[in-house]
Amino acid sequence: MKLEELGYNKKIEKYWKDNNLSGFEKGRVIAEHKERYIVRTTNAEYNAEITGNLRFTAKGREDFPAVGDWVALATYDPDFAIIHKVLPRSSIIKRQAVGQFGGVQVIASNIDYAFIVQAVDRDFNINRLERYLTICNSSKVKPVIVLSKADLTDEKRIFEISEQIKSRIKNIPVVAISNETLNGYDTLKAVIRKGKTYCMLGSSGVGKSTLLNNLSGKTIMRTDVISRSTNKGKHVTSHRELFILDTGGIIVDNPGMREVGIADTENGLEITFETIVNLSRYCKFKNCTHTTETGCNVLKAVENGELDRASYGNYLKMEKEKEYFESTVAERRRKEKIFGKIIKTYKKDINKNKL
Ligand SMILES: Nc1nc2c(ncn2[C@@H]2O[C@H](COP(=O)(O)OP(=O)(O)OP(=O)(O)O)[C@@H](O)[C@H]2O)c(=O)[nH]1
Ligand SMILES: [Mg+2]
Ligand SMILES: [Zn+2]
Repeated sequence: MKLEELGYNKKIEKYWKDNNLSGFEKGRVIAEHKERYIVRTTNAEYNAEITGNLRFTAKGREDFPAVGDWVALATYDPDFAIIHKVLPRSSIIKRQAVGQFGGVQVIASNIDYAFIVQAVDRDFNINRLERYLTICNSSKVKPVIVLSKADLTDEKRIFEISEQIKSRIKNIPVVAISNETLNGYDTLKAVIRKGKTYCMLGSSGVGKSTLLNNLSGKTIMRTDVISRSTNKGKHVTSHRELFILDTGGIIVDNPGMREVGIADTENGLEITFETIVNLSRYCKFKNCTHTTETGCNVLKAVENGELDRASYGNYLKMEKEKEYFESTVAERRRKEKIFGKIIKTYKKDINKNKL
Protein backbone atom coordinates (compact mmCIF):
# COMPACT_ATOMS: atom_id res chain seq x y z
CA MET A 1 0.00 0.00 0.00
CA LYS A 2 1.20 3.50 -0.78
CA LEU A 3 1.50 6.10 1.99
CA GLU A 4 -0.92 8.35 0.09
CA GLU A 5 -3.58 5.66 0.31
CA LEU A 6 -3.22 5.93 4.08
CA GLY A 7 -3.86 9.67 3.87
CA TYR A 8 -0.23 10.84 3.83
CA ASN A 9 0.22 14.39 2.55
CA LYS A 10 2.70 17.23 2.03
CA LYS A 11 2.19 18.67 5.49
CA ILE A 12 3.18 15.43 7.20
CA GLU A 13 6.10 15.01 4.82
CA LYS A 14 7.36 18.49 5.69
CA TYR A 15 7.02 17.88 9.42
CA TRP A 16 8.86 14.59 9.05
CA LYS A 17 11.79 16.28 7.35
CA ASP A 18 11.88 19.37 9.57
CA ASN A 19 11.98 17.22 12.69
CA ASN A 20 14.57 14.70 11.56
CA LEU A 21 12.31 11.71 11.90
CA SER A 22 13.89 9.80 9.03
CA GLY A 23 15.09 7.08 11.40
CA PHE A 24 11.50 6.11 12.18
CA GLU A 25 8.79 4.37 10.23
CA LYS A 26 5.67 6.29 9.27
CA GLY A 27 2.43 4.83 10.52
CA ARG A 28 -1.19 5.68 11.13
CA VAL A 29 -3.11 4.61 14.22
CA ILE A 30 -6.06 2.50 13.11
CA ALA A 31 -7.32 1.32 16.50
CA GLU A 32 -6.82 1.84 20.20
CA HIS A 33 -7.44 -0.54 23.08
CA LYS A 34 -6.61 0.95 26.45
CA GLU A 35 -3.24 2.50 25.64
CA ARG A 36 -2.34 -0.24 23.18
CA TYR A 37 -2.52 0.78 19.59
CA ILE A 38 -2.74 -0.87 16.22
CA VAL A 39 -0.64 1.04 13.73
CA ARG A 40 -0.74 0.58 9.99
CA THR A 41 2.33 1.24 7.85
CA THR A 42 2.67 0.85 4.10
CA ASN A 43 3.41 -2.85 4.39
CA ALA A 44 2.37 -4.09 7.81
CA GLU A 45 0.23 -3.73 10.88
CA TYR A 46 1.84 -3.44 14.33
CA ASN A 47 0.74 -3.71 17.91
CA ALA A 48 2.25 -0.65 19.45
CA GLU A 49 2.82 1.08 22.74
CA ILE A 50 4.01 4.58 23.51
CA THR A 51 7.39 5.45 24.97
CA GLY A 52 7.60 6.11 28.70
CA ASN A 53 8.62 9.65 27.89
CA LEU A 54 5.47 10.27 25.86
CA ARG A 55 3.39 8.92 28.72
CA PHE A 56 5.01 11.00 31.42
CA THR A 57 4.97 14.24 29.47
CA ALA A 58 1.32 13.84 28.46
CA LYS A 59 -0.75 16.52 30.14
CA GLY A 60 -4.09 15.05 29.22
CA ARG A 61 -5.99 12.60 27.09
CA GLU A 62 -5.33 14.64 23.98
CA ASP A 63 -1.59 14.07 24.18
CA PHE A 64 -2.00 10.31 23.73
CA PRO A 65 -2.32 8.81 20.27
CA ALA A 66 -5.82 8.69 18.82
CA VAL A 67 -7.32 6.79 15.91
CA GLY A 68 -6.29 8.66 12.77
CA ASP A 69 -3.00 9.95 14.14
CA TRP A 70 0.25 9.86 12.20
CA VAL A 71 3.03 8.52 14.38
CA ALA A 72 6.78 7.97 14.27
CA LEU A 73 7.40 4.29 14.94
CA ALA A 74 10.36 2.18 15.92
CA THR A 75 9.55 -1.34 14.81
CA TYR A 76 10.93 -4.41 16.58
CA ASP A 77 9.74 -7.88 15.81
CA PRO A 78 7.33 -8.30 12.90
CA ASP A 79 4.43 -7.44 15.13
CA PHE A 80 5.61 -5.03 17.79
CA ALA A 81 6.45 -1.33 17.63
CA ILE A 82 6.98 1.66 19.88
CA ILE A 83 5.39 5.02 19.15
CA HIS A 84 7.96 7.78 19.67
CA LYS A 85 6.01 10.74 18.48
CA VAL A 86 2.49 11.78 17.58
CA LEU A 87 2.54 14.23 14.70
CA PRO A 88 0.57 17.49 14.87
CA ARG A 89 -3.04 16.93 13.86
CA SER A 90 -4.81 18.74 11.05
CA SER A 91 -8.09 18.18 12.93
CA ILE A 92 -9.29 16.50 16.08
CA ILE A 93 -12.85 15.48 16.85
CA LYS A 94 -13.63 15.45 20.54
CA ARG A 95 -16.59 15.58 22.80
CA GLN A 96 -17.33 16.17 26.42
CA ALA A 97 -17.46 12.70 28.00
CA VAL A 98 -20.55 11.86 29.97
CA GLY A 99 -20.47 12.48 33.71
CA GLN A 100 -16.78 13.23 33.91
CA PHE A 101 -15.52 16.43 35.42
CA GLY A 102 -13.99 18.28 32.52
CA GLY A 103 -13.17 14.98 30.80
CA VAL A 104 -12.69 15.18 27.08
CA GLN A 105 -12.95 12.18 24.82
CA VAL A 106 -10.98 12.16 21.62
CA ILE A 107 -12.99 10.54 18.86
CA ALA A 108 -10.57 10.71 15.94
CA SER A 109 -7.91 12.88 14.39
CA ASN A 110 -6.80 14.02 10.95
CA ILE A 111 -10.34 13.75 9.65
CA ASP A 112 -11.35 15.63 6.50
CA TYR A 113 -15.09 14.96 6.46
CA ALA A 114 -17.59 13.69 9.01
CA PHE A 115 -20.68 11.76 7.97
CA ILE A 116 -23.28 12.75 10.53
CA VAL A 117 -25.64 9.80 10.25
CA GLN A 118 -29.22 10.03 11.44
CA ALA A 119 -31.90 7.51 10.57
CA VAL A 120 -35.12 8.97 9.22
CA ASP A 121 -37.22 6.86 11.55
CA ARG A 122 -37.18 7.34 15.32
CA ASP A 123 -33.66 8.72 15.42
CA PHE A 124 -34.13 11.95 13.53
CA ASN A 125 -33.56 14.93 15.81
CA ILE A 126 -32.55 18.32 14.50
CA ASN A 127 -31.26 19.62 17.86
CA ARG A 128 -28.83 16.72 18.01
CA LEU A 129 -27.84 17.40 14.41
CA GLU A 130 -26.85 20.93 15.44
CA ARG A 131 -24.75 19.40 18.23
CA TYR A 132 -22.82 17.20 15.83
CA LEU A 133 -22.40 20.17 13.51
CA THR A 134 -20.94 22.21 16.35
CA ILE A 135 -18.46 19.44 17.08
CA CYS A 136 -17.47 19.34 13.39
CA ASN A 137 -17.17 23.12 13.20
CA SER A 138 -14.94 23.33 16.24
CA SER A 139 -12.86 20.41 14.94
CA LYS A 140 -12.27 21.91 11.49
CA VAL A 141 -13.93 18.90 9.91
CA LYS A 142 -16.33 19.33 7.01
CA PRO A 143 -19.74 17.87 7.81
CA VAL A 144 -22.01 15.87 5.49
CA ILE A 145 -25.48 15.04 6.80
CA VAL A 146 -26.47 11.47 5.94
CA LEU A 147 -30.11 10.50 6.40
CA SER A 148 -30.13 6.70 6.62
CA LYS A 149 -32.87 4.05 6.44
CA ALA A 150 -34.64 6.04 3.73
CA ASP A 151 -36.37 2.77 2.77
CA LEU A 152 -38.36 2.93 6.02
CA THR A 153 -40.28 6.00 4.97
CA ASP A 154 -41.59 7.69 1.83
CA GLU A 155 -40.24 10.48 -0.33
CA LYS A 156 -42.65 12.98 1.12
CA ARG A 157 -41.26 12.48 4.63
CA ILE A 158 -37.68 12.72 3.38
CA PHE A 159 -38.53 15.95 1.62
CA GLU A 160 -40.10 17.28 4.82
CA ILE A 161 -37.02 16.38 6.84
CA SER A 162 -34.69 17.95 4.28
CA GLU A 163 -36.73 21.15 4.32
CA GLN A 164 -36.68 21.20 8.11
CA ILE A 165 -32.90 20.84 8.05
CA LYS A 166 -32.49 23.54 5.41
CA SER A 167 -34.54 26.00 7.44
CA ARG A 168 -32.07 25.77 10.31
CA ILE A 169 -28.83 24.53 8.80
CA LYS A 170 -27.41 26.34 5.81
CA ASN A 171 -24.90 25.23 3.20
CA ILE A 172 -24.28 21.70 4.48
CA PRO A 173 -24.84 18.83 2.04
CA VAL A 174 -27.68 16.45 2.94
CA VAL A 175 -27.72 12.97 1.41
CA ALA A 176 -30.58 10.50 1.96
CA ILE A 177 -29.52 6.87 1.64
CA SER A 178 -30.75 3.37 2.24
CA ASN A 179 -28.39 0.59 3.19
CA GLU A 180 -31.09 -1.84 2.06
CA THR A 181 -31.81 -0.58 -1.46
CA LEU A 182 -28.50 1.34 -1.86
CA ASN A 183 -30.45 4.39 -2.97
CA GLY A 184 -28.37 7.54 -2.57
CA TYR A 185 -25.07 5.66 -2.64
CA ASP A 186 -23.94 7.27 -5.88
CA THR A 187 -24.24 10.73 -4.35
CA LEU A 188 -22.41 9.66 -1.22
CA LYS A 189 -19.66 7.84 -3.12
CA ALA A 190 -19.01 11.00 -5.11
CA VAL A 191 -17.99 12.69 -1.84
CA ILE A 192 -15.43 10.01 -1.03
CA ARG A 193 -12.02 10.72 -2.50
CA LYS A 194 -8.72 8.91 -2.48
CA GLY A 195 -6.46 9.72 0.44
CA LYS A 196 -9.14 11.68 2.32
CA THR A 197 -10.33 10.55 5.74
CA TYR A 198 -13.99 10.30 6.73
CA CYS A 199 -15.51 9.67 10.12
CA MET A 200 -18.92 8.22 10.96
CA LEU A 201 -20.78 10.00 13.73
CA GLY A 202 -24.25 9.20 15.01
CA SER A 203 -26.39 7.27 17.48
CA SER A 204 -26.26 3.53 17.89
CA GLY A 205 -28.23 1.53 15.33
CA VAL A 206 -28.49 4.16 12.61
CA GLY A 207 -26.51 2.03 10.16
CA LYS A 208 -22.96 3.42 10.30
CA SER A 209 -21.25 0.04 10.16
CA THR A 210 -23.69 -1.27 7.56
CA LEU A 211 -22.80 1.73 5.40
CA LEU A 212 -19.10 1.05 5.86
CA ASN A 213 -19.51 -2.63 4.98
CA ASN A 214 -21.48 -1.76 1.86
CA LEU A 215 -18.93 0.82 0.76
CA SER A 216 -16.06 -1.60 1.24
CA GLY A 217 -17.90 -4.51 -0.33
CA LYS A 218 -16.88 -6.69 2.63
CA THR A 219 -18.24 -7.45 6.05
CA ILE A 220 -15.55 -5.72 8.05
CA MET A 221 -17.74 -4.62 10.91
CA ARG A 222 -20.42 -6.55 12.71
CA THR A 223 -23.86 -4.99 12.43
CA ASP A 224 -26.91 -5.90 14.39
CA VAL A 225 -30.10 -4.78 16.02
CA ILE A 226 -29.90 -4.48 19.75
CA SER A 227 -33.03 -4.90 21.72
CA ARG A 228 -33.55 -1.61 23.49
CA SER A 229 -35.32 -3.20 26.44
CA THR A 230 -32.96 -6.05 27.33
CA ASN A 231 -29.60 -4.69 26.28
CA LYS A 232 -29.87 -1.12 27.35
CA GLY A 233 -26.90 1.01 26.54
CA LYS A 234 -24.94 -1.58 24.60
CA HIS A 235 -23.66 -0.79 21.16
CA VAL A 236 -22.90 -3.17 18.36
CA THR A 237 -19.65 -1.43 17.49
CA SER A 238 -17.61 -1.29 20.66
CA HIS A 239 -14.47 0.53 19.54
CA ARG A 240 -13.43 2.94 16.83
CA GLU A 241 -11.43 1.73 13.92
CA LEU A 242 -9.98 3.14 10.73
CA PHE A 243 -10.40 1.30 7.42
CA ILE A 244 -8.92 1.86 4.02
CA LEU A 245 -11.34 1.29 1.16
CA ASP A 246 -10.06 -0.53 -1.93
CA THR A 247 -11.76 2.16 -3.98
CA GLY A 248 -9.80 4.91 -2.20
CA GLY A 249 -10.88 6.84 0.85
CA ILE A 250 -10.31 6.11 4.51
CA ILE A 251 -13.20 5.66 6.93
CA VAL A 252 -13.31 5.68 10.71
CA ASP A 253 -16.25 3.77 12.20
CA ASN A 254 -17.36 4.72 15.69
CA PRO A 255 -19.55 3.24 18.35
CA GLY A 256 -22.87 5.10 18.51
CA MET A 257 -23.02 8.04 20.85
CA ARG A 258 -25.68 8.42 23.45
CA GLU A 259 -24.77 11.93 24.41
CA VAL A 260 -23.10 14.57 22.36
CA GLY A 261 -21.58 16.86 24.96
CA ILE A 262 -20.13 20.12 23.78
CA ALA A 263 -16.45 20.56 24.60
CA ASP A 264 -16.13 23.60 22.45
CA THR A 265 -13.43 26.18 22.72
CA GLU A 266 -12.84 26.85 19.06
CA ASN A 267 -15.84 28.87 17.93
CA GLY A 268 -17.81 25.83 16.77
CA LEU A 269 -21.00 27.31 18.16
CA GLU A 270 -20.40 30.65 16.46
CA ILE A 271 -19.99 28.89 13.11
CA THR A 272 -23.02 26.63 13.56
CA PHE A 273 -25.20 29.52 14.71
CA GLU A 274 -23.84 32.18 12.39
CA THR A 275 -27.32 33.66 11.95
CA ILE A 276 -27.58 34.30 15.68
CA VAL A 277 -24.10 35.77 15.82
CA ASN A 278 -24.96 38.12 12.97
CA LEU A 279 -28.21 39.17 14.62
CA SER A 280 -26.45 39.80 17.92
CA ARG A 281 -24.29 42.52 16.36
CA TYR A 282 -27.32 44.78 16.60
CA CYS A 283 -28.21 44.03 20.22
CA LYS A 284 -28.33 47.15 22.41
CA PHE A 285 -25.81 45.81 24.92
CA LYS A 286 -22.42 44.41 23.99
CA ASN A 287 -22.61 41.70 26.65
CA CYS A 288 -26.20 40.78 25.78
CA THR A 289 -27.11 37.22 26.79
CA HIS A 290 -30.10 37.26 24.41
CA THR A 291 -32.44 36.09 27.14
CA THR A 292 -34.20 39.00 28.86
CA GLU A 293 -32.49 42.20 27.72
CA THR A 294 -34.42 45.04 26.19
CA GLY A 295 -33.15 45.97 22.76
CA CYS A 296 -31.98 42.38 22.10
CA ASN A 297 -32.00 41.86 18.35
CA VAL A 298 -31.91 38.07 18.68
CA LEU A 299 -35.08 38.01 20.79
CA LYS A 300 -36.68 40.39 18.34
CA ALA A 301 -35.91 37.98 15.49
CA VAL A 302 -37.45 35.09 17.47
CA GLU A 303 -40.57 37.16 18.14
CA ASN A 304 -41.09 38.14 14.52
CA GLY A 305 -40.41 34.63 13.26
CA GLU A 306 -37.18 35.48 11.48
CA LEU A 307 -35.25 33.10 13.71
CA ASP A 308 -36.43 29.56 14.46
CA ARG A 309 -37.44 29.42 18.12
CA ALA A 310 -36.28 25.82 18.62
CA SER A 311 -32.91 26.57 17.05
CA TYR A 312 -32.55 29.59 19.35
CA GLY A 313 -33.38 27.40 22.37
CA ASN A 314 -30.84 24.81 21.28
CA TYR A 315 -28.20 27.52 20.92
CA LEU A 316 -28.80 28.83 24.45
CA LYS A 317 -28.58 25.33 25.89
CA MET A 318 -25.27 24.57 24.15
CA GLU A 319 -23.86 27.99 25.00
CA LYS A 320 -24.53 27.19 28.67
CA GLU A 321 -22.78 23.82 28.34
CA LYS A 322 -19.85 25.48 26.67
CA GLU A 323 -19.55 28.01 29.49
CA TYR A 324 -19.69 25.21 32.04
CA PHE A 325 -17.05 23.27 30.13
CA GLU A 326 -14.77 26.29 29.92
CA SER A 327 -15.16 27.02 33.62
CA THR A 328 -14.28 23.43 34.55
CA VAL A 329 -11.23 23.59 32.30
CA ALA A 330 -10.19 26.88 33.91
CA GLU A 331 -10.68 25.34 37.35
CA ARG A 332 -8.59 22.31 36.44
CA ARG A 333 -5.82 24.53 35.09
CA ARG A 334 -5.88 26.58 38.30
CA LYS A 335 -5.51 23.40 40.37
CA GLU A 336 -2.72 22.12 38.14
CA LYS A 337 -0.92 25.41 38.60
CA ILE A 338 -1.15 25.24 42.39
CA PHE A 339 0.00 21.64 42.30
CA GLY A 340 2.87 22.61 40.00
CA LYS A 341 3.98 25.27 42.49
CA ILE A 342 3.93 22.78 45.37
CA ILE A 343 6.12 20.40 43.37
CA LYS A 344 8.51 23.22 42.45
CA THR A 345 8.94 24.33 46.08
CA TYR A 346 9.35 20.72 47.08
CA LYS A 347 12.12 20.24 44.52
CA LYS A 348 13.82 23.44 45.64
CA ASP A 349 13.69 22.26 49.24
CA ILE A 350 15.19 18.93 48.26
CA ASN A 351 18.00 20.73 46.49
CA LYS A 352 18.67 22.83 49.52
CA ASN A 353 18.65 19.67 51.62
CA LYS A 354 15.83 21.01 53.66
CA LEU A 355 13.98 17.72 53.30
N1 LIG B 1 -34.19 -0.80 6.89
C1 LIG B 1 -32.92 -0.44 7.06
N2 LIG B 1 -32.19 -1.03 8.03
C2 LIG B 1 -30.89 -0.65 8.18
C3 LIG B 1 -30.31 0.34 7.34
N3 LIG B 1 -29.04 0.52 7.75
C4 LIG B 1 -28.83 -0.32 8.79
N4 LIG B 1 -29.95 -1.03 9.04
C5 LIG B 1 -30.10 -2.03 10.12
O1 LIG B 1 -29.97 -1.37 11.37
C6 LIG B 1 -29.29 -2.19 12.31
C7 LIG B 1 -28.11 -1.44 12.92
O2 LIG B 1 -27.14 -1.20 11.93
P1 LIG B 1 -25.60 -0.95 12.28
O3 LIG B 1 -24.91 -0.69 11.00
O4 LIG B 1 -25.07 -2.02 13.14
O5 LIG B 1 -25.70 0.40 13.13
P2 LIG B 1 -24.51 1.26 13.76
O6 LIG B 1 -24.84 2.67 13.49
O7 LIG B 1 -23.21 0.78 13.29
O8 LIG B 1 -24.69 0.96 15.33
P3 LIG B 1 -23.55 1.01 16.48
O9 LIG B 1 -22.41 0.21 16.02
O10 LIG B 1 -24.24 0.41 17.68
O11 LIG B 1 -23.24 2.45 16.69
C8 LIG B 1 -28.89 -3.45 11.54
O12 LIG B 1 -29.80 -4.48 11.82
C9 LIG B 1 -28.97 -3.04 10.10
O13 LIG B 1 -29.28 -4.11 9.25
C10 LIG B 1 -31.12 0.93 6.31
O14 LIG B 1 -30.70 1.81 5.54
N5 LIG B 1 -32.42 0.49 6.21
MG1 LIG C 1 -21.56 0.08 14.24
ZN1 LIG D 1 -29.17 40.01 22.42
